Amino acid sequence: QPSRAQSVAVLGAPFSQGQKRRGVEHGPKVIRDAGLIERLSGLDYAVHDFGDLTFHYPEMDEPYMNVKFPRTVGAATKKLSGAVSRAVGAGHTLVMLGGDHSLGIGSVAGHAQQCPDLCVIWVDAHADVNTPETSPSGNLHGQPVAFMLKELRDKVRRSQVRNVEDDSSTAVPSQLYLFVHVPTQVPDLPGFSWVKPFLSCRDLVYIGLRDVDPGEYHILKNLGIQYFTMRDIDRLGIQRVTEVALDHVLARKQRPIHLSFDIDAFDPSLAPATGTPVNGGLTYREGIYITEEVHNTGLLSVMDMVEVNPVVGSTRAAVEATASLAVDVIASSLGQTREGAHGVIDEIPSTK
Ligand code: EXY
Ligand code: MN
Ligand code: MN
Ligand code: MN
Repeated sequence: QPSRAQSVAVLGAPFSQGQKRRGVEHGPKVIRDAGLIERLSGLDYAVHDFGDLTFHYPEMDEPYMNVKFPRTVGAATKKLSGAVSRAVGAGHTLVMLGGDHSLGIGSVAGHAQQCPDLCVIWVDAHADVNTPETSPSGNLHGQPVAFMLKELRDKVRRSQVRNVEDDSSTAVPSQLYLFVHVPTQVPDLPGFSWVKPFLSCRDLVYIGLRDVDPGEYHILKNLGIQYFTMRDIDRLGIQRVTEVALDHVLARKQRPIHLSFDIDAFDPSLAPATGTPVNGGLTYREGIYITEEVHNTGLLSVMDMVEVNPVVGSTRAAVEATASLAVDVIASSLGQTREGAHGVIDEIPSTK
């Protein structure tokens, strides 16, 4: 049986200013109401519910460039990063309940403070790697990964190296280095001075993508980020995709995993209560398979469960189904299996 953390902490982050729809700030409540704490206790963890963070809202928060609520998101993610860092430092495996996915900036940054060699598995319909310049919406929940990546914060990046050694038609040095300013750099936003990029592209992998903006595609391709779209899952199957994804981040060394799980990775038929649903998402079994495999590594350190929005769900049943799915995903990430528990039983009990 894979090693299991003794202690799981749950932290709610009722926050929604990374996007424009109200309701996602109630995510922590509906996920708790769906029985999260009881489920985790049933897995034999000592569960510490740290409750919900309270956020402070600046009176004025004018857009910067196209970006909405930069100071609000900057302050909230800063606060979250401190709380995540303290929980991980105290030895807990942490479950962060959003809230919208802009919270990922704070969650992963706080985790990285304690575990600088962590890797990130981002399960999402979206790549969330727009920069303030490429973002079509200005919503920060579509941008969190951009703030993490070291490769997007260098002012000038060596984007092309041409070896022209054997090219007799040009009278240039044998190595021509072309330094090009890439328009997809992350500028300094008000409220974000605390965020220092900490993640390298090769320590990140995506699963579930199916709605990627042009600027994001450019970044994914240009930086050589490993990602698996729904089409890849159609072609290769979830077993192979998960194996290659985990291998990508773990092959070089075993390191703590940050699993950032956006509920909109699932098909909207399973997770209707979310703000930016996209057709053709993960099946229940695909989502659970990913999280079972993450658990089996024994390396899960922090997970986010984000974008559950009870105001978007058209019926109470739709909201409850989405929240219950979120609980299943969290429980599975933490060792709930489909093959039964492995409790210590010496012999099959007789009925006498
Ligand atoms: N790519 C779109 C944008 O940047 O506005 C949509 C982003 C949705 C983000 C959701 C949380 O994953
Ligand atoms: Mn997301
Ligand atoms: Mn998403
Ligand atoms: Mn789009």
